[in-house]
Amino acid sequence: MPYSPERIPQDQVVERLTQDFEVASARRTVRAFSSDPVPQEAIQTAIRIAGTAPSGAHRQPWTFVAISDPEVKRQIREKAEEEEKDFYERRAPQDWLDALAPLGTDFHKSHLTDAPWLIVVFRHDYELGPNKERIKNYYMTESVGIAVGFLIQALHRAGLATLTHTPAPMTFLREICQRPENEKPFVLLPVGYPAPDCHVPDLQRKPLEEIAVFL
Ligand code: IYR
Repeated sequence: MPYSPERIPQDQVVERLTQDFEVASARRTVRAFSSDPVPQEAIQTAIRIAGTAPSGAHRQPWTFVAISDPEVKRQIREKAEEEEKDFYERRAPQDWLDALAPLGTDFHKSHLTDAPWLIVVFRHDYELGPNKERIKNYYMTESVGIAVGFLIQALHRAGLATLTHTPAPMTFLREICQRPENEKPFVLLPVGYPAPDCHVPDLQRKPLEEIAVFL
């Protein structure tokens, strides 16, 4: 079918992107959330935006489980802290701990119960057909990664903060969220307003010259 999106004149393209860069640039990952409520419709709309991401063979291999139930959040925190305690105290090699030191992370995950919403994103490694047969998906990791990027940016543009949290291993999330065997937990995103006393590490982003090459 024909496709003719709004055509932005060339002289406005740079201006628009520069404004968008300013917005994107102000985003920071936060670890301290306010428990102020965020309406379910906001989360629904952000997920609809995530669902517009391109995907391999348009299979849309993702499920977003949005959790506000305090009891489910408590269960997730309990399990995540169990895994993370083992990570920080046993499994993590020293170089990894050194890399995390400037971020000030540890096994305490209060954001998992403070934030009004947790969004658990699942990647469909395959689909289950009507007779439970496996139907292949393509580029699942890339597809879900792009969708999560859309989600994080959409929430940021609405004034909501996220933490890209990947407790390892994340298998407990499938059980708590009651997802089928073809879905693998991909990322856990606490979503909400930053806490009033929220601080973030003083980090710099690489400048264009370090991340881009023009040929
Ligand atoms: N999953 C752990 C460790 C961790 C790993 C990376 I890479 C980070 O950027 C931050 C944390 C945790 O959530 O604490």
